[in-house]
Amino acid sequence: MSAQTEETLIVVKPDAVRRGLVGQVLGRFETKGFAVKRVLMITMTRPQAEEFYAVHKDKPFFGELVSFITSGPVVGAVLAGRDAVATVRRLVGATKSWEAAPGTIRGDFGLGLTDNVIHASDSAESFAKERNAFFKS
Ligand code: FUP
Repeated sequence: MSAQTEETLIVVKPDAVRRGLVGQVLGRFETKGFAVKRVLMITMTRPQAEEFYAVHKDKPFFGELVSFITSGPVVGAVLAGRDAVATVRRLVGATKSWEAAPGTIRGDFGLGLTDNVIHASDSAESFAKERNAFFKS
């Protein structure tokens, strides 16, 4: 059975934007074959970040997450392709960048946890909510 074409959202985080990695990160997905459907650079407001990360609102690291994601410009992109949610997460790699496998984006571009280069939606439901929060502006 061939996997369905679907969409997902990635957000290039402030650490990666500051380091000039936007083109290289988006290029990974283009090289893999994903279509870039939409791109926007914004600096999230606190309310927008709290909505974007709502699923983590009870976690001990929520405050740190919101402070970090609002600390500078980020670049969000909607990507379309086969089994996009799961495939993009495999390309992104493990949450702890220092443990992420070489060849993954986090494995190749960073060492951080909160500042782990990139966010990617973890389900179709998360994508719908995160896309709405991100593109509100
Ligand atoms: P991921 O889906 O790989 O981005 O990771 P999680 O959903 O587990 O975590 C969400 C965000 O919180 C990530 F950016 C990493 C960050 N985080 C922390 O800052 N501290 C922690 O202890 C755990 C996660």
